[in-house]
Amino acid sequence: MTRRSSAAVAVGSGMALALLVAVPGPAEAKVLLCRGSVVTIDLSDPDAPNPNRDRKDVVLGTEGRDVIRTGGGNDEVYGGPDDDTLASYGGDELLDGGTGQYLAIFDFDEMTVGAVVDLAIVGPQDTVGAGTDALVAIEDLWGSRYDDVLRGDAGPNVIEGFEGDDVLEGRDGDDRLDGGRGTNTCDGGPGTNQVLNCVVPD
Ligand SMILES: [Ca+2]
Ligand SMILES: [Ca+2]
Repeated sequence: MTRRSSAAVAVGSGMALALLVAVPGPAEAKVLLCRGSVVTIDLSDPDAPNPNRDRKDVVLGTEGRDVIRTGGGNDEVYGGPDDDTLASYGGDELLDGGTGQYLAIFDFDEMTVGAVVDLAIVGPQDTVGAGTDALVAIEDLWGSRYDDVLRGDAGPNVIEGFEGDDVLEGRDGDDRLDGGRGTNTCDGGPGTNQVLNCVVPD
């Protein structure tokens, strides 16, 4: 983990004003229009606060291999360059990997049911166990200890279900599917796939 935690460029006020917030970093985050307040956390800033808090945060990863777990609130996380790991929490979040191989983890202590995640969906999706999240430029998925349904996209994906009876689907591309413990069902789809700890349907 290369988190170098952080300072808030606290932007905003208690007034119900619309604020234009310029966020350096990923092109997608250049300008955000917000009501109320947003805190931008740049993990390369040694004075920044911990992003794991119960308000909306915009978290910008560093050029290193970040591991970013969001907190409460509807956070936006931009991994930035390099291969990062982004972990969803319960809010309605945006997880944007950027360039590189990105892993999104759907597992946290407060979960009570598994996650349903489809990397082929553009825009927000109901993950059931982890809020309504939008995933951008994410290649790999890790599920929870519960029964997950995890689906890849047309490219190569690495998908792991861990505990629980999981359903994993790779679709196109050369995928690696690992169901972990439990009675899992895996469908690698077209391509040269590696399938572990799974029942493969006919
Ligand atoms: Ca499993
Ligand atoms: Ca795939």
